[in-house]
Amino acid sequence: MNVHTAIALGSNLGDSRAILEAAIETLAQTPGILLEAKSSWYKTKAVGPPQPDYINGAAILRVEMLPQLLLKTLLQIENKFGRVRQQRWEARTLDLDLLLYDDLILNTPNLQLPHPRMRERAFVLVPLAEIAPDWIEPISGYAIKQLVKAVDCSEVHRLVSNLFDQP
Ligand code: PH2
Ligand code: MG
Ligand code: MG
Repeated sequence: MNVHTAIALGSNLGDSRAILEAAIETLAQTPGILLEAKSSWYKTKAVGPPQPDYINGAAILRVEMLPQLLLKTLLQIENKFGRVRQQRWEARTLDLDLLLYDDLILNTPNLQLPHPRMRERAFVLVPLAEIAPDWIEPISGYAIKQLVKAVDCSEVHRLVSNLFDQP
């Protein structure tokens, strides 16, 4: 088994940039996960109840895990970075959302694939379009690069990459 998956990363509490970089590193070192691509980071205005701006990004993973195990692994990494869950849509140190698992459509109480709100979220589509423009979102049948054209991207701003990052 070797499945292509896409995830969204977000943080709006604590040292968000450092937390997100460390989360990427943790993912890359997790057995059964191969980090294939990561997007730039973007500063984005919070969607939903008023809360601080987010830093968001996306990553493509190759996984040797069924969706439920991948979800569990993502939640464990959130916990490792101090995620506390009290209310829905509150500020968080780390949010890792499973967006796409190959072209699987799944509707279970704790996991829906593709992610049900990804099609309307510029903070998901802009980073994802950078690394997976041609991936077809299986419910709409549209590629990510087409979906991103249909949303307002005015509050999603690419952050200049760290000067010391490897190209
Ligand atoms: N996540 C939410 C709610 N609102 N807004 C932005 N900009 N970025 C997010 O990651 C985000 C949000 C719920 O998960
Ligand atoms: Mg989320
Ligand atoms: Mg989440």
